[in-house]
This record gives sequence, C-alpha cells and structure tokens, in this order.
Amino acid sequence: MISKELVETYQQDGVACLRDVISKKWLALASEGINQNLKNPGRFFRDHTPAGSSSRYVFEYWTWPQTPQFEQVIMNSPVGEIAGTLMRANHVHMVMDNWFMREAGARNGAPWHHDEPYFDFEGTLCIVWIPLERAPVEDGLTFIRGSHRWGQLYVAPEFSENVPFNCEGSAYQTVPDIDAHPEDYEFLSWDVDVGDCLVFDFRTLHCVTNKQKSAQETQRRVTFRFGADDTVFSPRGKWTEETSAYLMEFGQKPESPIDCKLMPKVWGRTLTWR
Ligand SMILES: O=C(O)CCC(=O)C(=O)O
Repeated sequence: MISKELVETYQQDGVACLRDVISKKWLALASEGINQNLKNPGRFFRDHTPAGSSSRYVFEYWTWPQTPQFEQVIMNSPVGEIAGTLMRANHVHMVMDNWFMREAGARNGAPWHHDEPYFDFEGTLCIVWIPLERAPVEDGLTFIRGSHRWGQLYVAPEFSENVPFNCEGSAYQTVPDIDAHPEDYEFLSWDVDVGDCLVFDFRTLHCVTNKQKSAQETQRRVTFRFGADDTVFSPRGKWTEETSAYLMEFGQKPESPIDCKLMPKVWGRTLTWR
C-alpha cells in the first residue's frame, strides 16, 4: 500500500499525504466518537474558542479508554501500520488519540508549532491526521518541509491566543515569525479529501493554513499519535505535569520505553526467516 518512495519522502520532508487509505467504516466510527465526546466531554476536553466568538474551536485527547469507537479505529484500522511503515519502525505503540473541531466562522486555528514540546516523549513519533470533511488547503494544515531535521525544539504556543507555555530550559526557542519571512521557508500543503490522511513527524513545524481567517465550513479531524521502537517517556517539566501524572497512573515508568495500558503496542512487522 505504501511505496518506498513515499517512505523516503516522509523521512526527508517530515510529512506525507496518503490518498484513499482510510475507509468509510473508520471515518463513521470516528464521527460517532466525536459526537459522543461532545455530549459527554472528558477530562482532556479543551475549549480554545477566544472570548467573544460564537464559533467554537475545541479538541479532546486520550478519549479512547471511554470511547469504544476510537478504540476500534486504533486497534483494527490501518492507522498503526501506516505510522509504522512511514517511521520505518519494527513496532508502534499507540500514544494518544486527539480530535479537533473548528466550527464554521471560528476565527482561530492552530498556530505555528511542532508537537514534541507539548508532551513527555523523546525518540521517533508521528501523527496521523484524518479529516472527516474534505479539507481544502485553506482549511487544512501547512508544513515547513524538513523542519523535523533542524535539531531545534520550540516553546509550545497555547492554541487560543498563541501565548507560549512556560517551557523552561535552554532547549527551547521561541517559534520564529514564519509568516513575516515566508521567503525563508519551503511550505507543503495539500487539498485533503475524505479517505486521505496526512502523516507528520512530531518535530515538523505546522499550522492551520488560514489560522487568521474564519473557517468557511465546520471542520472535524481525528489524529492519532504513535511512537516507534525508540520512543521513551521522559517528563519535561511543570507544563506537562498533568499529563505525566496521568500516564504514571496507568503504569508508565519515567525514563523508560513507552509501554502501559494507555499506550499499548498496536502494530509490529512480521519477521520473515530466510
Ligand atoms: O487540525 C487541527 O486543527 C490542528 C492539528 C494540529 O495542529 C496537530 O495535530 O498538531
């Protein structure tokens, strides 16, 4: 299903677009899962709607233990295999499910960021991003080609007002003002259809393309984060305290490979003996 060329593109660019790989059955389950979570939001529901806006920008993560629809997608759909193949992993562990909903008229969207500083993981990780409605470039994501290989971590901006979290330590720089100097970067973006997905590295810088304009249509997307063979849980600091504690409640040991009830192995390469 995934060509060697596409794997190489993913490795070099830090992002790849896969066409027609997620069947309607999985999309319908994800849609049901979001509806269930909206009716009964869980501990990690977050509302990033700015004050005064009537159109919401909301998301929720780590819903799958309470949402059987997401559990089915994670365990039985090809998402784990897609992630493992592109990361050239021998096995992958589920790290996190996270859906986003940006209602028509919403005036904000994900600012420039990469995912790694928000969480406590090091090593090789990726995100499989699946739109439930067609996402034309304007409503989809834009990436900076190759930015996962810059060897730099950026402080995590908070989604509603683009205010940075207090990421302590010299490892973190402020995200550069990318929009003010577009000539310095090479951007990648796609019209993503229902059934397609984008897969990107945990360190690839990206944002919602039209983050400063109102969304034309309500857009829902589900994302799944996966870790490869070398992914380690390493608590980062005060700003990730809540999620670190949550993972440890599930039995995850600090400074150890990811492996606990919340982050099970979901895919492995079949070894063939010669
Ligand atoms: O789809 C979105 O609205 C934002 C997704 C995103 O930025 C992420 O998964 O890191």
